[in-house]
Amino acid sequence: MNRTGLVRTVAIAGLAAALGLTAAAPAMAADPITTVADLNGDGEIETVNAQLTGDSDQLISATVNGTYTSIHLPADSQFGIEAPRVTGLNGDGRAELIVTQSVGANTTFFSVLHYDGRNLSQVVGADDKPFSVAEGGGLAAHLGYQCTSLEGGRAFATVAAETDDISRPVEQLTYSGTRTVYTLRDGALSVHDTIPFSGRPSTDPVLSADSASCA
Ligand SMILES: [Ca+2]
Ligand SMILES: [Ca+2]
Repeated sequence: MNRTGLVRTVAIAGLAAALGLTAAAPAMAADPITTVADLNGDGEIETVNAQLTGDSDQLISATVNGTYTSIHLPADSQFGIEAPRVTGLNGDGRAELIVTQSVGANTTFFSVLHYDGRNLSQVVGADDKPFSVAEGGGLAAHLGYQCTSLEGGRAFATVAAETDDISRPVEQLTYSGTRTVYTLRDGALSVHDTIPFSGRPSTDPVLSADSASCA
């Protein structure tokens, strides 16, 4: 390679890095990411695949009882895909999947899937629309979800709160928002309880959001 060619190659590599192309390219080319879950509650585990299939599209698929099922969901191709989180949101022995939908600087948004007996489908909220849950928020907000026991089964709770005054020292920050407790039945969430709160420190139990409790 002559000197001119070398300089040009370096310049192009630098441009690609500046545009973030080096980060996006491996994600587009990635193989499916797999995890395992008992989707139909028969005690046998199924393999669940997540694959980036487009600019902002992913395909979640599994074979249950010999029948293939799949669903397209939004994805964050800049970030790549993550294995769906295998959770039990209602204690019925059938796993729900919490799937990363978009990744921001401080906050990640997720879709929720369940197996309806024939297909993977999106869990819907009390408004009958596909349900989305957020986690994170940095210091300005406090977002997350948690599972708790309820009447012999399990409830799914979300927390969404904003800080009352971001200018305060970190250890004095307080948050106001809502904790919403849901029950999940046939792929639909119903509101069991809504708990508004204000001026609470991040250590207050009403703000508690331990996603591992849904595993
Ligand atoms: Ca199974
Ligand atoms: Ca379940």
